[in-house]
Amino acid sequence: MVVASLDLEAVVHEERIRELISIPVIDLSWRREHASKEIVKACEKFGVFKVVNHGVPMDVVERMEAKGMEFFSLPENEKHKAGPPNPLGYGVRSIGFNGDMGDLEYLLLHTNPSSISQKARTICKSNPNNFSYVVNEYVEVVRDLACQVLEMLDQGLGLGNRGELSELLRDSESDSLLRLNYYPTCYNGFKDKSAGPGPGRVGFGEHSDPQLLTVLRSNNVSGLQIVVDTLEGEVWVPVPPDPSAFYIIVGDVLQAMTNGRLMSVRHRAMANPRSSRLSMMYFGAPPLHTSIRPLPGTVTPDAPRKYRTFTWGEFKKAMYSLRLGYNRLDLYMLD
Ligand code: GA4
Repeated sequence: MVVASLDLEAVVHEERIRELISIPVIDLSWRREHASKEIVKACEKFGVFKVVNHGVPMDVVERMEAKGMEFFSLPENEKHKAGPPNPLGYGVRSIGFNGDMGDLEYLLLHTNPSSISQKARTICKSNPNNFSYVVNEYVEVVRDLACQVLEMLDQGLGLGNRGELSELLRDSESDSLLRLNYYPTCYNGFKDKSAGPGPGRVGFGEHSDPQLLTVLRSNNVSGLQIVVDTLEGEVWVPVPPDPSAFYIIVGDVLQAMTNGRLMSVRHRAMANPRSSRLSMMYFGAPPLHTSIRPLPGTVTPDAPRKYRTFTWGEFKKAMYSLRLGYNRLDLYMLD
C-alpha cells in the first residue's frame, strides 16, 4: 500500500513538472533583433522551439501532407516497391541498420531534385512528376525557413558570422533529407485492432538528430516528446501538436559548431492510441566534405574547445554504425 501511494506521488509530481515546462514559441513577425535573441535562448535551454507567423504557404504544406497520406494508404505490396530503405526509400518498423525498431512506416528521401525524381518513379507510379513537384516545392519552403532561422541564430549569437550556416544548406551538394513518418493508431499488436487501443508505445525511440537543424511539422495528433533536465532528474515533456506551426530542433552538428552552446535535444515519438500521426521532417545538413569545427568566437578561455574537427561524411558513417539512441557526439569530445 505504502509503495503504491509513493508511486502515485511520484506520478503526480512528474505531471506537475511537465505542466511547468513550456516549449518556447517564436513569432517571426517580432522585431528581428528580439526574435534572434529569443531563438538563441530557446536553443540554449531546450534545443527546440515552435515557430509561428513563419510565412510558409499552407497550401504547399497541405499538398505535401496529402501526397504522404496518399502513399501510406497504398496497398502494402505497392509501398514495398519503394523499399527496403538503403537508407533512402520506404521502411516499416526497422530503423537504421543496427536492430532499432519502431511502430511506424516511413519514407526517407534525399532533398537533391535528381534523387527525388528517381525515387518518385517507385513511390508514385501513377504520376511521378507530380510527386517530385510537390516534394521539391515543400523542400524549398522548409529550407528557406531553416536558413532564416540559422541567419537569425548568427545574429542572436552575436559572433559576427553572416550566413556561414545557412550557406551549408543552400549548397547544391547539401546532404539534407526529407522524412515522412506515419504512425498508425497504436493497437496492442502492430495493426492488430482486435485487442483494442494499446498503452503509450514508442513509435520512434529516443535520439538526437545528427544534422544542423530539423524543421518538423505534424498533423494535429500528439506524440512528440523531449527530454528536459530538471532538478528532480530527466523528464519526458510532451510537445503539443500544431499543424499550422513548425518546430525547429537543434541537431548534433549545430551543437558541435557552437562549441556546445546550443543543445541538440533528445526526443522521441509515441504512437497515439486514438489517431494516426503523420510528421514531416526536413533535416538540414551540410555537404559531405564539410569540416565541422567551432564557429569563430565560440571558443574562449571560459569555454574551451569541446569537440575535435570532423567532416559531416565521417560523422554520418559513424552514426550509421551506431544504435539510434547513442550519444554520437561523445566520440568527438576532447578531454
Ligand atoms: C535520426 C534522425 C533522422 O530520422 C535520420 C535517422 C537515420 C535513419 O533512419 O536512417 C538513423 C538515425 C537518424 C540516427 C542513427 C542511425 C541513422 C537511423 C539510425 C539508427 C534520417 C538521421 O539522419 O539520423
